[in-house]
Amino acid sequence: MNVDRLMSDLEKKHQGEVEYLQAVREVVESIEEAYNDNPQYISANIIDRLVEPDRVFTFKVPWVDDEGNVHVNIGWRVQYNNAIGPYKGGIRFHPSVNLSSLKFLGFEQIFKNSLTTLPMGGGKGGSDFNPKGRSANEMMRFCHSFMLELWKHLGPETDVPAGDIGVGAREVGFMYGMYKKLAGEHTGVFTGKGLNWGGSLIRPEATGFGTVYFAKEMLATRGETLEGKTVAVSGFGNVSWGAVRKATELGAKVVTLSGPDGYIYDPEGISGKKIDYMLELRASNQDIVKPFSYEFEGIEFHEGKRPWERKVDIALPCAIQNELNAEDAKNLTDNGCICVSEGANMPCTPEAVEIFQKAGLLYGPGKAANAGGVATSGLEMTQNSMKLAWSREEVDTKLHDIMCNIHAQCVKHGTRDDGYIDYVKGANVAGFIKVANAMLDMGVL
Ligand code: NDP
Ligand code: 2IT
Repeated sequence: MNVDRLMSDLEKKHQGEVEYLQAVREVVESIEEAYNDNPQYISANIIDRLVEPDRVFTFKVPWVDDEGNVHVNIGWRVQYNNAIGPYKGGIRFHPSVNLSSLKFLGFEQIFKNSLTTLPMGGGKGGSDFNPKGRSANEMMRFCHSFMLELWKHLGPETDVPAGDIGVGAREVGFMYGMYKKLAGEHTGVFTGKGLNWGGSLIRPEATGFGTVYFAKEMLATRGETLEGKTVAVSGFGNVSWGAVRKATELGAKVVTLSGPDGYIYDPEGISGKKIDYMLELRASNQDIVKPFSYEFEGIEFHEGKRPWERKVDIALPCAIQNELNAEDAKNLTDNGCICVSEGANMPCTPEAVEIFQKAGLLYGPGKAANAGGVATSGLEMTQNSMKLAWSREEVDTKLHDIMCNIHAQCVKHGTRDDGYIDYVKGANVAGFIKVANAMLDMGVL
């Protein structure tokens, strides 16, 4: 593999697909050595077969709002790679969604799912629909319309979606309900389901919990813990909520949350009722984090700013891709931050990652650090297949073990001669090898 040649071919073929090209470059740069050391990968041309999705479905999603106006959005499902298991990955509803962002997410998902040790391939889907300000009835109509087209491509052994930005338990309910009606069967075709109809305990908090478990493992390599540490979290959605809960439980103080409108700073630490309020605010589809500052005393709101300007020990970006740039990374490192664990997918720009790694920070990339969400989806699929439900403790213990295992895989494949652990390389190489070897076993497909 020649990275420059590969990337320039892809840039020509997929012009303007910025996020997709960014995600591919990060992976191929870090697996180049492992790839070129194995003549079997080269002769089977694994890399050219891996960077293109198996297929992409694009469809129209017409729906009617509460005033009777008819709207049309675009829906996509990217089925990327199913070498090690059925396509698996979330559905995102956000105005920024396009083919490039879904290809980036689906590509990342291949390696993330491989790292979980569970049998799941990679996929992603979504729509450019904006849930902001939409009523529950509008959400239902949109989700039903989305599924009218998508359902025929799904199946418990074929393709199993879940939530992502803008898609939580309520939306999964609407989509699953329509799938069930059309397919005429009640199967584990979605994860993140409600507890009464096949969902798993711990799935809602799993991504955030996993991100903190991963940070805990990284800190342990330097004899550190979360106890007494100050933490900046971004976003105020599902992943942020889980991260704040677990970080607080492990003795850290979370001082920020953020939204597209700015960030809030709470010198006392976000705990107790403030954590519950995150759910309330998120469910209101308001799109802003500011209301925290008038709901609770002593919380400051900083309009148009990002939390990374604060002096913290640990940063947990949990909102959206490319939300932490080089300037933010410099602020964090200059202010003594020692650890960054990504709850979101690709929240740090490549320039930011370079700054973290050069400064010797513990930096856990999303495909390792946020794999707890999809890992627990895998555990939900297992429970559905067995027609059994595990206890909260059982699921949490398994999640914790999986995060420790992912950390160990990163250490194995990412430790440099000077002892620094390059978690990006470790995660990419470990995730890649399993998928590539499965592809070799099956011939050219
Ligand atoms: P949610 O929709 O629940 O939350 C996303 C949060 O980020 C919202 O609070 C959103 O606010 C906020 N946000 C959006 N844009 C910005 C911005 N520019 N600056 C600051 N905040 C912003 O999604 P999730 O919590 O599920 O997902 C968050 C991230 O975690 C995504 O990158 C997702 O891919 C990733 N992830 C999610 C997993 C899951 O299981 N849900 C698993 C693994 C990763 P608003 O909606 O008001 O715009
Ligand atoms: O990015 C992700 O890993 C998710 N949104 C979760 C995917 C899943 O299938 O649980």
